[in-house]
Amino acid sequence: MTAKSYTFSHAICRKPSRSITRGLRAVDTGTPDPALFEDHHAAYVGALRDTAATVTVLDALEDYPDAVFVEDAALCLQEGAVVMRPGAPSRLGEAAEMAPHLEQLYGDVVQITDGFIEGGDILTTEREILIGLSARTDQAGVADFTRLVDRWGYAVRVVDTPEGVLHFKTDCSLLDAETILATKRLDASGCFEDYNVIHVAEGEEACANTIRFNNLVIMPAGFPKTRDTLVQAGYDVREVGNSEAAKLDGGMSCLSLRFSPKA
Ligand code: CIR
Repeated sequence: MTAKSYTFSHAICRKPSRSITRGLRAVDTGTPDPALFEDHHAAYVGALRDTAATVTVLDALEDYPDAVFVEDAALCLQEGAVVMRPGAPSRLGEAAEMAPHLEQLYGDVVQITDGFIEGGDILTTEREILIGLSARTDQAGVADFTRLVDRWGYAVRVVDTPEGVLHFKTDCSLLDAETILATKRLDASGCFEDYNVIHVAEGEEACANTIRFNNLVIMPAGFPKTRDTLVQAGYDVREVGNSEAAKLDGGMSCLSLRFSPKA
């Protein structure tokens, strides 16, 4: 049987804008270089396409410096798409920019209208949807999301994002139907008790945001211990430069919406 949680026919990305230099960041570790960001982004899109997926790359949005991080504006499931309500005020308008693109692909597109919720806080596994409460995602947003996806039969489990961590998925990724890559600090919360967990290496916490996309595990370059662990575990690993997105707290999942709309 095909695993719907990591088998995808499509992805949507958005070109980084020149305004990316003004993107949000928790700590200022330097301004991202737009040209290098573009190179990394092209390599990322190339990796997605190497799995034979159809990848749509939308135009940059200069008015939204963080719009390259498309994951936060929507969640795509097989049955339909949910347009989010980002908790960062400067990112709220990104959701309305994404909606028309989803409407071209899906018969069913629904919108969060209550509270706040960002896609980076949502991990879809084979059997459930985990949502981490965070500074960007609140109880009202989660309740609205739960109500909306109930029509498609999804079970939602609410968990906590560690203090000071931007999104739930900043600290974890799905590797296959039963296996999660996670930081020790997130795993310690007990939220993955029913899964196999592979820990990112000590000091390599910044690579926990990785994606399983068809046959590939796409991870940020520069985390050799975790990469070796994943290779030894049998995953087909592709490394992509992420130094510029990392300055804005972005990783591999943030850069795409991944989906297979039901025919
Ligand atoms: C932000 O703070 O919203 C962006 N600079 C980074 C968003 C990363 N998105 C994600 O992890 N899903």
